[in-house]
This record gives sequence, C-alpha cells and structure tokens, in this order.
Amino acid sequence: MFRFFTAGESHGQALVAWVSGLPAGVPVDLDFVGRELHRRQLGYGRGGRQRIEKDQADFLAGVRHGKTIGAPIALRIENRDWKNWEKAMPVEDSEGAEEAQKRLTAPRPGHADLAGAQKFNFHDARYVLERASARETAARVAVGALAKLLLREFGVQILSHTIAVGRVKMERAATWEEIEGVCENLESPLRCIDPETEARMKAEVDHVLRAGDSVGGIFEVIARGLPPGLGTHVQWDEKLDGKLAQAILSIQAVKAVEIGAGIENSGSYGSEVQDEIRYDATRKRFDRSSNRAGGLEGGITNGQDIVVRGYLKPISTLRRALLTADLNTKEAVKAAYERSDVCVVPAAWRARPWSRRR
Ligand code: EPS
Repeated sequence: MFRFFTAGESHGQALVAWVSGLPAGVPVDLDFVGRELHRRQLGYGRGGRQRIEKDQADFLAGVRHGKTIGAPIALRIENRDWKNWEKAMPVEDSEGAEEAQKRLTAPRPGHADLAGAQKFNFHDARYVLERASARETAARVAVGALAKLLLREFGVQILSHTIAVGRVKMERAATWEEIEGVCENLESPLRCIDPETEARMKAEVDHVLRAGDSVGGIFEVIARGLPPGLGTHVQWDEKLDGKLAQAILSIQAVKAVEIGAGIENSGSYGSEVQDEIRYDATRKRFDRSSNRAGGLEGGITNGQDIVVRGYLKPISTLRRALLTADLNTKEAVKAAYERSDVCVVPAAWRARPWSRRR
C-alpha cells in the first residue's frame, strides 16, 4: 500500500517526507521531481516567500542508481528562509528565546490559528500556523511526483488546469490538448487554457491585491489511462472516490470536492445524468456516451478519465484584516497579518503531462 507522511514547519530547517509502498525498480527521474517542485512555486498572486526558496528534493533513502529499491523512501526539502527564523524557532530552549519568538496572538478567522491553539492549549498560534501553512504542500508535491512516476510506467497521464479564480469562471469545456498545452507552459500565470478568461482572472487577482483581500477558485485534475476496476464498491474506506476526496480536501484551503459533474448532477434528473453504456467492438471494450460520473462508478474506476475538482476558499491571511479576539487578553483586535499569497489556485494545480509509454 502506498503511504506517506510529511513533517516540517514552514519556517523550520526543512520539510521532510517518508514514503512507503512503492515497488522496487521504479525509475526516479530527479529532473521530473525538480520540475514538479518548481511548478508549485509559480503562479500569479503568490507571496514573497517564493523569491527566497528554490525547492529541491534531496533523497536520503530508498532510491539507488536512479531507481526505487522497494525500501521506504525519505526525502528532504530545505527551507532557505530558516536562516531568518533560527532565533524565533530554535529547537532547544535557550536564554531569551521568548523575546525572539514571533508570537501570533490575534488568530485569523478561517485559519487553523484559533482551533489549533485551543486544541493544544497554546497562548500563541505560531506553532499551529507553522504546520498549517501551505508550505507543507512542497513535501506532498515531491511525494506526488513519485506516485506519478509509478503511474507513468502504466501509461497513465495526469493533467490539471484552473477552472475559476474568484468570480471569473471558464465557461466552456477544455480539450485534452489544451490542458496538455497549459501544463507544459511554465509561463502561464494562472494555468487557465483560455487566454481571455485568464486575463480576467489576472484582473481579479490584481483587484484583491489592491484591496488587501484574497481570492479562491477551482482547479480540475484529470487522470487518463487508468483501467476499469481500481478501487472497490465493497468497503466504505476503500472506495476510490472517497479516497480521492480526502486527498483533495486535505490540501490547505480546499473546502469542497467534486467528482465529474457531481454538483450540477445533484440538481438534475437521473435520465439527464447517467452516462449510457455501449460496447465499442473495434476497441473491444465497454464505453460510455458521456463522462458525467467523472470516471468513477460505485467507488471503482470505469476506464474513463477520472475528473476531480477542488474548490479553494480565499486564503485567510488578509492585509485588510478582519476582527478577531486576542488569544490571551480576549479583547477585540484586528487579525494578524503575515507575508502571504493572495491566490493559491495555480499552486494547487501542479501536475504535468508525460508521454505514454510505448
Ligand atoms: C508557502 C509558503 C508560506 C506562505 C504560503 C505558501 O510562506 P511564508 O509564510 O513564509 O510567506 O507564503 O502559505 C500560506 C498560504 C499559509 O497560509 O501559510 C509556500 O511555499 O507555498
């Protein structure tokens, strides 16, 4: 079974990941892993941190001579920003450490700050936000790159693109070729396939930047080439749609997940929603006339593209701060502001295409 854990504070020494369950012999293309990490750092509306970091995965275990060896994999991504935080977040308790600490006592509405501080009885949300930070996704991207390298061996392609930023939404369906194009293009500011819509998305980011606000959006991930039969209908926690939903919802700021046309389907009649089945005699396989189910029926892949959408709320760090209550004095204060992104939609989207194996 493929499993992973991540560790690391946003301003600690490093992010680390531990991965288990990859078979021996999977080629580990370090350039590919590096490119995935680089892509995560790009996108319009990102904060100043990306100018400090140059994320790179340093493999410590489980990969030898360019291939997995079946043993657990350990990797490390350095936080270059650590040198600016050593005094604020030392590992050992030291003299004067308290004064140097960059305390955060005005929890941001919508952030893990308050709930996390209550959970651990902290009088400062620093340790909470350090771990709740979207910086953690760098470790997940490195792990995801390894998973993609395994899937590549089976001819599976995974692409993704931006559907909406704030109030600006793509109104037409994207073709596979268009999504491939935007995945290859590192210059694409918001990873939207339609230049006119993307220009309006950029204006939306500019608007919130000027207003001291933030903006969310929708990204879509598509997996092509998976055979029918992955996942299962027999046990609730093994259903693939449930597992995918958990994976997407666990990304910082994602508040909803959609599989196929799930949201629209809930307001339609059954006759309009189900994908009719036919048999393609040339390709000797069952097929569907449409893909409103998003490639999953009963928690099992049906051989069609898997289509999953993640809905991101606007991130909770705002220059135009909202009201909150101080953790210690309980007084009404403005929520804390820390350097932040204003739009993370293009970072949540981080897949890239690859050629099918011949
Ligand atoms: C991020 C790093 C963080 C944030 C952002 C994403 O760095 P810093 O806190 O030093 O600016 O920019 O994280 C958040 C959105 C968040 O809420 O913490 C990154 O590497 O992606």
